[in-house]
Amino acid sequence: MSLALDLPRNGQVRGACPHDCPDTCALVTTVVDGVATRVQGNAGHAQTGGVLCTKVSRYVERSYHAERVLQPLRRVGPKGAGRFEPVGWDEALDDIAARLSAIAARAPEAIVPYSYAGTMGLVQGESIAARFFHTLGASLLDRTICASAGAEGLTQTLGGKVGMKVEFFAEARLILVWGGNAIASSLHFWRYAQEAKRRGARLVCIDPRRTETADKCHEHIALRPGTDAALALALMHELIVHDWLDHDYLRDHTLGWEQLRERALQWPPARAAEVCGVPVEQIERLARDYGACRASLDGAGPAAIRLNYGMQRTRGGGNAVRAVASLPALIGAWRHRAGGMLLSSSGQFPVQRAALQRPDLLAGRRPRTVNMSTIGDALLHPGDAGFGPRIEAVVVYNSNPVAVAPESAKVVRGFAREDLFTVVLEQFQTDTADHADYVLPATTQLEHWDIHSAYGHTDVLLNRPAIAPLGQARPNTAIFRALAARMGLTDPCLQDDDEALSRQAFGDAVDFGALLRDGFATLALPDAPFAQGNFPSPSGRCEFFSARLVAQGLDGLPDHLPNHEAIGSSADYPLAMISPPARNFLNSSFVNVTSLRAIEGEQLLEIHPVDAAARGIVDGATVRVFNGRGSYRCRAEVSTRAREGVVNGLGIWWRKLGLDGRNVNELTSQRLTDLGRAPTFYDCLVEVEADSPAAAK
Ligand SMILES: Nc1nc2c(c(=O)[nH]1)N[C@H]1C(S)=C(S)[C@@H](COP(=O)(O)OP(=O)(O)OC[C@H]3O[C@@H](n4cnc5c(=O)[nH]c(N)nc54)[C@H](O)[C@@H]3O)O[C@H]1N2
Ligand SMILES: Nc1nc2c(c(=O)[nH]1)N[C@H]1C(S)=C(S)[C@@H](COP(=O)(O)OP(=O)(O)OC[C@H]3O[C@@H](n4cnc5c(=O)[nH]c(N)nc54)[C@H](O)[C@@H]3O)O[C@H]1N2
Ligand code: SF4
Ligand SMILES: [Mo]
Repeated sequence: MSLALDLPRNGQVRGACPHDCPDTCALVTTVVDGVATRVQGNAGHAQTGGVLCTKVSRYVERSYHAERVLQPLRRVGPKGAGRFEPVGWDEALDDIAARLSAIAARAPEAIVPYSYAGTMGLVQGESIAARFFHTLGASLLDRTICASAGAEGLTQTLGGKVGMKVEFFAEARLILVWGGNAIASSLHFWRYAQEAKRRGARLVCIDPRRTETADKCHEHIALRPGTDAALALALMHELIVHDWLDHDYLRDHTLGWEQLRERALQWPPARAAEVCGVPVEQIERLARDYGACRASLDGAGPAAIRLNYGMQRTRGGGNAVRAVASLPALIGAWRHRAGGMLLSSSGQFPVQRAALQRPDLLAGRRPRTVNMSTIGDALLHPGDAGFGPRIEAVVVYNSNPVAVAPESAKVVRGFAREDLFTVVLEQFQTDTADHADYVLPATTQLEHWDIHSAYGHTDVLLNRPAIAPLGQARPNTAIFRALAARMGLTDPCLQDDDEALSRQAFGDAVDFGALLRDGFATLALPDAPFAQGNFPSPSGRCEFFSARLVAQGLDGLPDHLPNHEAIGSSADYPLAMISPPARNFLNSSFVNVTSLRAIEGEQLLEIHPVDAAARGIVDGATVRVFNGRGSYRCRAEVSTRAREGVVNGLGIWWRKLGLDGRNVNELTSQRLTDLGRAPTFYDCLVEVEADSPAAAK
């Protein structure tokens, strides 16, 4: 109640960008007569620097979008047809509560929550929602869809999701932008890289696609998808044979050097060049540049690696991250605050997850875990044979699985089950919402409280609501509080309000007064955390060799694992397809924002001129992309942004806004990564053909 009183009629309100982006920008929303008129970057927040990306500078357009879902909706047509009628909140909640209670009484694990990072807020993410599902004893969800291979690789090497402070990239002399298109997906890191470039740093981009970031780097290494570990091992090979090593750092702060040395010596550059499909000279040159930065000599200056999640979406993604995360220790790069690497900083935040999510509410029950990356198979599973009960109800929030999960044909078939009860909390009528029994209108970041950690910097941000909820929209928390009450769940923690939850998220570890005053608070962390070792790993060292992996029956050392669907392994499907994000969308968010979709145009497939000519495909033609799992139609862009043998299907479109009501995930598979049980979106063989006139609509 007190929260609503905080809403200004006029003024500026500090907030946080909620989207799944490493930058977690500080926002300032201008409110005039109770209406948000403008969203800007907070100039007082160093990491934001007053600048937002194109997407979120359109936030007012998104929030007041004519297609916002602003009242509860109940399905009237067949599953998936997207036909709904308005219904009152009371009626909707009563019915949902009754349906879920009936299932919970019989088989609570038949209820599955499905959520990801539509908002990265800790409050509108897993707070009351987690408490609610824990109280019921519902299935747990393995939240693997994005980052868990890399997270596991990092954890098994450095000990956690830790790394350099992003601001110090500005002082590096050599920056490897590895597996990420920074200009599109972490603009604020790119500002620091640009600063370094102006000061004379060399920038190298390692990416199969010639991205806009690759264009702006001094060198582009266009390796085949899923071959990063081979490249990293060859770099180690060169560091070893030329003795570009920091022997003191290796002795004092690493574990398993002798074994790793032996492994790396099996990877001369010529072998890696063959696997990666790049010139051997490029590998040798990169090794020389990296070796020149070693810390034990008066070298060229610090070398920094900005690794991103794009390189861990293939079978060997976890091992690849292990290999790359090992590199800085070989040259002692961690000694300098501008040396080392960064994949994710999220492990540096003292988030009080147990206080927020209350796993104790399980009260000794141990529900099964459903992997969100294989939701297609899970929904189609008839139950048991180790699976547990057939899934009877799914509650989706902060995610759009029908568009973003792999192997869409199965995902769609699963969500189309007439006997599945589906509730979707959404801001928009997404492909997933089309498959709901009930769609419940959710507030946007302008309309609710939240608190945020980040994965690309180390500041905590508070988000205050700037405007009252539009229409009948409610925050996720309010919806789960209401459901809990109606289902007779009486633990008082199920009714904690959003301000209380915001305070619980970090407890005493962060000064809430500072957050209320400034909108952000910087964690007190050392500038060069691993200069003296002190890794958060079991040994306190950088673990080249992981005893924990051996205990799981896995290789203790990083290695190159060929893709599930390696180029050349199928005569029918000769092209490798990757599906990286389109610059003006954020996963499948923003696809319905007209001004942003206008920039992207149509669903595009970039194809190299040689591959296009071999198939009679001209620029701008409609093509059919297909493999054994499915097909979709899109527009071909004949371009050297694609390397030969690899096509780039830019994602992630709403299916219903695609050319034939499908998107790129029609082709991706549900096979998982080596570590972390993650999807292998970029490990996917396809064929492309010019669309026959008969097939065209
Ligand atoms: N504009 C925009 N920003 C985003 C997103 C978005 O959809 N749009 N998504 C957000 C999300 S969810 C995430 S997880 C983050 C990080 O998201 P990332 O997945 O890191 O996204 P990108 O920065 O586009 O980087 C992916 C890059 O990896 C390349 N790549 C593909 N396969 C390989 C490979 O095997 N090896 C190497 N070295 N590179 C490969 C692709 O060509 C692409 O350029 O970005 C976030 N930011
Ligand atoms: N082919 C292919 N597939 C991919 C990827 C790829 O690169 N290629 N990338 C993968 C990656 S990295 C990720 S992270 C996943 C992302 O997949 P998702 O996490 O599903 O992300 P979005 O597609 O952005 O969908 C988020 C939804 O949450 C809604 N939302 C936002 N805020 C709120 C809120 O406060 N309350 C409620 N109830 N809803 C809200 C938005 O409207 C949006 O529809 O996709 C994965 N899928
Ligand atoms: S999407 Fe990323 S760059 Fe854009 S405003 Fe949000 S945090 Fe900043
Ligand atoms: Mo992601």
